[in-house]
Amino acid sequence: MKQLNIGLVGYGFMGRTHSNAFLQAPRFFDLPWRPVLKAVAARNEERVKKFAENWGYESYVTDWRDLVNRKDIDVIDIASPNDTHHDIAIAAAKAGKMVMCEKPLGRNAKEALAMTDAVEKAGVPNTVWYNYRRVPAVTMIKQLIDEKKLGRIFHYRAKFLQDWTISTDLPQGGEGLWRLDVAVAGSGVTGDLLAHNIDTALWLNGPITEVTAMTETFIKERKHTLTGKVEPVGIDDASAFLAKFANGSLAMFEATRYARGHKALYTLEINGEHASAFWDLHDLHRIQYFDHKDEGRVRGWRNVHVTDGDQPYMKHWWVPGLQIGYEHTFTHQFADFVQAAANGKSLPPTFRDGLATDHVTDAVLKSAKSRQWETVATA
Ligand code: SOE
Repeated sequence: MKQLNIGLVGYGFMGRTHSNAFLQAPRFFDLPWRPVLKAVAARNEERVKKFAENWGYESYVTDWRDLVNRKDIDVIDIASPNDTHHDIAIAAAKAGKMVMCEKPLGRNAKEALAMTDAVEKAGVPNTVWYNYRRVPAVTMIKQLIDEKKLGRIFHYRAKFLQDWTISTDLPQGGEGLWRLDVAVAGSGVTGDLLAHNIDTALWLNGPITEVTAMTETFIKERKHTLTGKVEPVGIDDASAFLAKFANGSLAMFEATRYARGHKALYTLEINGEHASAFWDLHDLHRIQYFDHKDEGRVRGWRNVHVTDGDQPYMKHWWVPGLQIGYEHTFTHQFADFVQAAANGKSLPPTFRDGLATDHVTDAVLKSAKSRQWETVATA
């Protein structure tokens, strides 16, 4: 069987989720290629060595440039901070490698466009790790929409709430806290959390045409881990926007890292003329589903436990009723990527899909500044 030699960049939270997926996917899915954890790149030698040993990478390097040009690597997986995505993806594409990239694709649509052009010009299979599309319950909502069970869509509602940056003592920048440093992250919750909400929304409900937004930075200065100085905070701590979809439906989106008590509350709801569906990441294996076509006397919200073999992805796992979790979404995406790549194809969300999300987040940030409705560019 042909090997798929993987070169991973980054050993943080996402480096772990992806490595776990590379190891699990061939055990649970029938893959056309055998994934091989060939090498990992990260700057801190002691830590990258330990990471390589822990996850079973054959080798490690301390500069990603040494990875992208290696002949024994087929796919470059970018799991490093946002400010590195652009250069690594373009170099990898130029070297003819397939590319998988963490979200958001670029720090802004300009970066994402250059990355998209690069992979498309090189003709290399690509994907962006918007993993929540592959929660079985979310994939099932997509199936129900595609089967026209919801009918014409009127409303879309999504939020992503966290509370881990409320402390004024929390510094910005450096490992683990680069999400608070605008130079590295590109934006705050708009690119980090709303981007997830937007990717799923575009997938489920089609293009967003215009937005009107507000953002706020609650803590204006934080000590920078790398400089040791107190510096202005450039990220948005909270972001909310109204949107119009090309299909005529209306939407509300909200994300924050200041919602005390909420750790990763991603919820979405979609209301159609026949049916509505609701999903909550904290209860990720269930969908709440209301179908107006049910007989009136017993009509009501159904609580569907998405764990059965005829529900998306579940036949690959345990037995009906036994649920799976967060890490499986990455395994699903990687398994789907290998299938697509073996057929010479990219896997949605492709870089072009990632660009579409960056166009929306750019428009959100622009609208928050202009206080006007802003048109979303097409990818
Ligand atoms: C932020 O806290 C974060 O880790 C995001 O960066 C991830 O994309 C999201 O899935 C969970 O929250």
